[in-house]
Amino acid sequence: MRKALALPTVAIAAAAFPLLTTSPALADHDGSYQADLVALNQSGVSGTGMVTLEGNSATVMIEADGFLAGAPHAQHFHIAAQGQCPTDAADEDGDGFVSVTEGAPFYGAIGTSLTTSGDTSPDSGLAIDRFPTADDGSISYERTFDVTEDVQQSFAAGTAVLVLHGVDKDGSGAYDGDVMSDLDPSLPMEATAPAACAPLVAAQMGTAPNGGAETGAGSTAGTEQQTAIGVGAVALVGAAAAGAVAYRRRQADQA
Ligand SMILES: [Cu+2]
Repeated sequence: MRKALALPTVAIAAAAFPLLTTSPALADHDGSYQADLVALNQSGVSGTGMVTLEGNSATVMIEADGFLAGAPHAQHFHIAAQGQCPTDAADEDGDGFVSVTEGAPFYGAIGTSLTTSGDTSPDSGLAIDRFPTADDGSISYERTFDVTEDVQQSFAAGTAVLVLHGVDKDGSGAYDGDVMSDLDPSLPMEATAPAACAPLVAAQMGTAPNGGAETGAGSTAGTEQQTAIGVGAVALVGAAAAGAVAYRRRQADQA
């Protein structure tokens, strides 16, 4: 009799299991992703983005500086292309800017608008009143919200890219100039051109010091990640400075 009773229990467990692990194709994206931002359009912007995905919930943290102070900066996850960033060489029409359109073959279309409140869909892509303003030239952003399946799949596929927009290319202290935006012809190109970009790369679980990620010690792992971000940012600044020196040397050689 006891065996007879045990059978339904097993059957129920087997039936329940698929419900607990729905959409195995989407489960692959859970984890942390880091973006070491690289300047575009000679913006001088540097910084780091960190995204933690858990199911359809995303917690996004961005720390970046070198922006036009006092101006809003649109920021998005771009998805479903090469998962890469353009360089300034991607200015195909030669107007002096890598526009959003010229960058799209590399980083794709907007998947998520990283707004400070309300809607986060691509519809809010230019909702300038709901994007961070770089009061002192820096942006510090943190928000948790739900992301759509196409965005989750792009993270899993390694094609999610963090892009921040808005660059004072002529150094006038405002978004202005004669070149108008490819996205909205009523706006200056400076208001929408990408200022910084980085692929969102999955953090390697195996490299977490002291096995912090495996033991589920959330606070400890978080501290370690913060440290890693700091080191990465310093390395990035160093690399950028070295690149600038090398560039000036090349220019001098050619002159
Ligand atoms: Cu964007």
